Amino acid sequence: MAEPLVLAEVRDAVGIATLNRPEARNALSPELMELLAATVEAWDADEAVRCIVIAGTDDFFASGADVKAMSERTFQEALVTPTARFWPRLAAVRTPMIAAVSGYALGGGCELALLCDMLVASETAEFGQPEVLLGIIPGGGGTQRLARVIGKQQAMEMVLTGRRVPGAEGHAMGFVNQVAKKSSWLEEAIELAQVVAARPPIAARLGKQAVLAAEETPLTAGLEQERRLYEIAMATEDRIEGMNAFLEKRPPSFRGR
Ligand code: CO8
Repeated sequence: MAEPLVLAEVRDAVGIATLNRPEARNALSPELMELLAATVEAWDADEAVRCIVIAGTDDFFASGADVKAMSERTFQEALVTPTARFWPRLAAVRTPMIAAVSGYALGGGCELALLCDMLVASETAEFGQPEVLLGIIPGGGGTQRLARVIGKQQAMEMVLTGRRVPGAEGHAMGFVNQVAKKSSWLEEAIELAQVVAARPPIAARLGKQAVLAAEETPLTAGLEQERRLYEIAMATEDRIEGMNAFLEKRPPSFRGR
């Protein structure tokens, strides 16, 4: 039997989704994207999973949309391309998500990594939006997320030239949180996920929602949204536990309530 296109494993409270289509360098076919979206959505609904890592292999995270399938698609078919619907599904996941990138993250692969909330890159990682070389532009959020994270000038360079950016440069630009050793990129990403997973889960989700609001809203509306999310956090049992534990000088025990 063929191996699944996404390997799913839960380690402690961390869901690890490993893209598994090596023969096409993890090109993001509709079948792979469907399984990835279904996997992370299931974890998002599972209280036991408190952080998610999306990873590739040592040599490639993902080579982007499936160029073979795209090359055969007519304009009319492109208007209803099935892959388009997976991006909002992934973006709607409330559980914090970390991309663990080693080797290439190109086109849709780079966009998938940017969609995650944090990004750990191996020292071998290379990010790029090479769509312009194929006569198209990024379609999985790359132009918008890059411009928001690294600014217009840098985003323009990546989108208009297709130049590949090494992980260390991505770190200097601000879209890579952490550059990891070639031998330990996945472990370092999982370690970061475990730190998030140990935090009170409602506060972690509210924090994610509040930071993401900054990408969508003007400052006054964003501050208002933050205020409402803060009030929700104040209503949780975990905040009572967190504050009592601090005052009693003991480690907290969060229950996600
Ligand atoms: N799609 C399909 N097949 C691919 C892809 C891909 N993106 N990338 C690699 N493959 C296949 C190759 O065709 C080859 O297959 P075969 O063995 O049958 O010939 C196999 O994988 C191995 O490829 P290479 O021999 O090229 O392997 P290398 O290790 O030498 O190079 C690279 C790996 C650097 C990843 C290289 O293959 C490459 O440059 N690939 C294309 C990268 C690219 O252009 N990506 C952008 C695609 S466009 C896009 O992502 C738009 C996103 C829009 C999303 C929103 C939709 C609504």
